[in-house]
Amino acid sequence: MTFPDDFLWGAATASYQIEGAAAEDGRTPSIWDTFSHTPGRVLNGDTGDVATDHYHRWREDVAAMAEMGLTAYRFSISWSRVLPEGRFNPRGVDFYSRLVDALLERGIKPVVTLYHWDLPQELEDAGGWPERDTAYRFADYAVRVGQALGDRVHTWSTLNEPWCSAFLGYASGVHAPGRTDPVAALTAAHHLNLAHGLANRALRDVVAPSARHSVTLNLHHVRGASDAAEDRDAARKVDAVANRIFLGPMLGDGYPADLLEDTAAVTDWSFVRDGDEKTIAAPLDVLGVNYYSPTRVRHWDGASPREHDDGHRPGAASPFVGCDDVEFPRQPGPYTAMGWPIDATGLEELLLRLHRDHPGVPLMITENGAAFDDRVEDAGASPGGGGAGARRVHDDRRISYLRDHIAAMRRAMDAGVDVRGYFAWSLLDNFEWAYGYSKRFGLIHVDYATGGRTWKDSAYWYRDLIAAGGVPSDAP
Ligand code: PNW
Repeated sequence: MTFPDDFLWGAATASYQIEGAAAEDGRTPSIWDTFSHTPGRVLNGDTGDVATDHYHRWREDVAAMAEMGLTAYRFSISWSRVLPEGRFNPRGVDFYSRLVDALLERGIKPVVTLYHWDLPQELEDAGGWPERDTAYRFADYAVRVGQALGDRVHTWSTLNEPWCSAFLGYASGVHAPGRTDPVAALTAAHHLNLAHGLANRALRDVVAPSARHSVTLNLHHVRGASDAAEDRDAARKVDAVANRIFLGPMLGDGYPADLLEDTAAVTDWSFVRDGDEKTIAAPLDVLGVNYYSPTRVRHWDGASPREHDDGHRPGAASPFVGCDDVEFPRQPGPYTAMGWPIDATGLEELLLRLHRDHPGVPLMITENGAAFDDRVEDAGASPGGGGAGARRVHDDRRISYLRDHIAAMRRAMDAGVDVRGYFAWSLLDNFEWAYGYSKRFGLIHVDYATGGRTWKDSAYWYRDLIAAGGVPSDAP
C-alpha cells in the first residue's frame, strides 16, 4: 500500500459536537441547543453546552494533531457564532481565524465545513430549511466566512450530510429541529441543494483561487436483500431518495425521474424553480464521502411487522420518504456500539460505483470510524502499572475497523478510483447527537468530568500509519 505524496491524512470534528462555550463571545442558540435542551430529545438529557470544551482547549488539540502527524484537519464553523441573530460577530470569526493560523503553523491543512447541522435558531423560527430564503441566508454566511478565512483554507465544504439535515431533522425527527413532515423534508432537501450551489458559487469570488470546493454526503451503500426484482427495486428507491437526490443535481444530472415518480404522492416538487438545478450544479473540485456501514433493504409486503433496523430510533417515523413498501432487515454481525454493521467491502463498492457513475470527480473520505465501548485502564493504583495517574485506553476493534476500511479504500484506488484523502471520525470523543455522550468515536478519549484527553491505542496506531506513508504497522 503506497499513497500519493499529497494524500491527506486527517481527522474530523464538528462545531456543536466539540466546542461547548455555547453562550460565549456572542454566540446565540442553534437548533441543536434548542433540541438538546428539550426533554426527551437526547439520551440522558445531554447537551453541547460544554461538550469537549474545545473552544478553550483548542491549542492542546492542535498540538495533539501535530503529534499524530495529521496533514489535514476537517472541522466545521458555527453559523450562530459568526452571525448571531444575523449580525456579524468578529469575536466569533476570530476563534476560527486563530485556529486556522495554529493549524497552518503546524503544517496541517484546514478543511472547513460551513454547515454541520447547527442552523441558527432564528432561521428555524422563520421556517428553517423548508423555507427557500434559508438557502440565500446560507450563501450570505458563506461569503462572510470566505472573506475572513479565504486566504488560508485548503478545502471548503458547503454542507455536511444534507441527507441527515433534511430527513433526520424534518421527516423522522430524531435530529433537530425534530419535525416529522415528509413534504417539509423533501422541500428542505431541495433548499439544502440550492444552498450548496449558491454558496459554492459565491465563495469562489471571495476566496483564494487555489482553494478547493467541495460538499460532503453520507452516501448509503444500498444492497437488496436478494436478487429478486422487488428487492432490487427497493434498493433503487432508497438509492434515489438517499443518494441521487443530492448526487443528481450537484453533479449536473438534475433530479432523477424515478425519485419524482416515487414521491409523487407526497409532493409535486413545485418548490423547484426554473434555473435551480443549474445553480445547484456548481463545479466541484472534490466530493466528500462519509461512510460507516452498508444499508440492507427488502421489499415489504405489509403482511409481517416492518423491520427497520438501520440504526434509527425504534418507533420513530421513517426518514426514507416515498419508501413505504421497503423494510430494513437486520444485517449479519459484527456491529459497532451504534448497532451499525461492520463491513468494509461496502466502502470499496461505493467508491467503485461513484467512479463509474461520475468519472472525473475526485473523492475524499471525509468521515469513517466507529463507536465502541473502549476499555479504559487506570494504571495509577497497580504496582508496575505505568506510574500514578497513567491511563491507557484499549480499542483494538477500532484499530481493526480503521485498518480494514483504509485497505478497502486502497483497493478501490488500485482499481482506478481517484481518492485524495482520508479523515477518521473523530479526533475526539464528542457529543454524538441524539445519543449524547454515550457513544465514543474518538481516537482520543475525553474524560467528561475533567475535560482530560487520553490517546487511545488507535491514536498511536494512526500516528504510526501516517508516519509509514499509509502502511499499517502490523500489515503482512
Ligand atoms: C455522521 N444515520 O452522522 C456525522 O457527520 C457526524 O457528526 C456523526 O457524529 C457521525 O456520522 C457518527 O454518527 C450520521 O442515521 C448520523 O444514517 C446518523 C446517520 C448517518 C450519519
